[in-house]
Amino acid sequence: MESVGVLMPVPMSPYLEQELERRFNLLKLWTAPEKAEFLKAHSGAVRAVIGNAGNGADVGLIEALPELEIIASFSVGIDKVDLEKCREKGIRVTNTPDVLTDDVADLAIGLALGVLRRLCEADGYVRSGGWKNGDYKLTTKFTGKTVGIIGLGRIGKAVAKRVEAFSCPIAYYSRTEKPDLKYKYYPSVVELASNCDILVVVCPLTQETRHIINREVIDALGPKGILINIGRGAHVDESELVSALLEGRLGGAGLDVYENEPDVPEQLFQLENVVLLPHVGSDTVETDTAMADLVIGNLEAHFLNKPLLTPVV
Ligand code: 8YV
Repeated sequence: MESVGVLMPVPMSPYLEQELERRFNLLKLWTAPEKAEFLKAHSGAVRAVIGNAGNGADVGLIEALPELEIIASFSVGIDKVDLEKCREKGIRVTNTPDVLTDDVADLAIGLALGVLRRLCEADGYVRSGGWKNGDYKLTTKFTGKTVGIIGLGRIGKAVAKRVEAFSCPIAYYSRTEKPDLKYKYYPSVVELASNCDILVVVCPLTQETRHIINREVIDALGPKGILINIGRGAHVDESELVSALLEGRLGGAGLDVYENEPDVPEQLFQLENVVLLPHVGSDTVETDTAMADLVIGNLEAHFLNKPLLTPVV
C-alpha cells in the first residue's frame, strides 16, 4: 500500500503520522508552502483523506480530489465532513467511536468538579502563596445535584454511569425517549434545563442541534445552573453564553469546545466560575493510540477490499 496517497490536512497525532508513514504515501498538507499548488500537484494520487474534529473534508476538498475513495476521520464527530457529497460520489467515511468514550465522559465529570469546586482557582491559590495569607472561600457540592444530559448516545450513557456514582438524579433530552433507561426524559431542552442543576451537552452536531443551547435554555438553567460542553462549540450560542455569565444569569460553565476554535471569547478569561479546556476530550496517550489504530484499520480494510471497521458512509 506504500503507493496509496493519504492526505493529512493538519497535524493531529505524531503516532498516527508515524504509522501512516510506515504504510502509505503520507502527504502532509500543512507542510506545503502553497497549499493550493500542493493539492493540485497531488490530486491524482490522493485516495484517502484523514479528517478530525476541526478539519474534515468540505465540498471544495472533495471536488479537488478526483481519485478520493475514503475519508477516515480521527474523531467520532464527523460534522466537518460533507456526508451528502460523499454519498453522492460513493466516497466511504469512517470515524472513531467507542475508543474515546471513557476519556470524554471522564472529562465531563472533571469539568463539573472543576467548576463547582473551583479546582483551577484553588490550585492558583496554593501556587501563588495565597493559602498562607488567609482562609479559602467555600465552593459548591457536586454529589446529589441533578444532572441533565443532552444526547444519550455512547458518551452520554458513559457520563450518566459516572454521575450515578455521585448519587446524582439523572434526566435527559434526546430526539426520542429511551424506554429501556431509568432516567427521567424531558421532551424539550428548556424543560430539561429548568429541572436540572448541571446540564451536559454531548449530542452530535447537526442542523437540528446547532445552538441547541440558546438564551431560553440558559435562562431556564438559571443563576445557579452549570453548563458543561463536551460536544461541539456550535451547540451553544456562544455570545448568549458569554452575556449570561457576565451578567450572572448563569452559575458557571465548563467548556472543552468553542464556536471558533482555537479562538475563545476573552471575556471568559476573567471569570472564576468558568473552566476552559483546549478541546482535549480524547487526548490521552491510550486513546490517541486506539483512535490512530482504528483510522489505520479502516484504511487497510478499505484498500484490501474488506469490510470497514467503523463505517459511517
Ligand atoms: C478528538 C472529538 O479529540 O472525536 C471527536 O469528535 O471532538 C475529539 O474528542 C479530536 O477529534 C481529535 O482530533
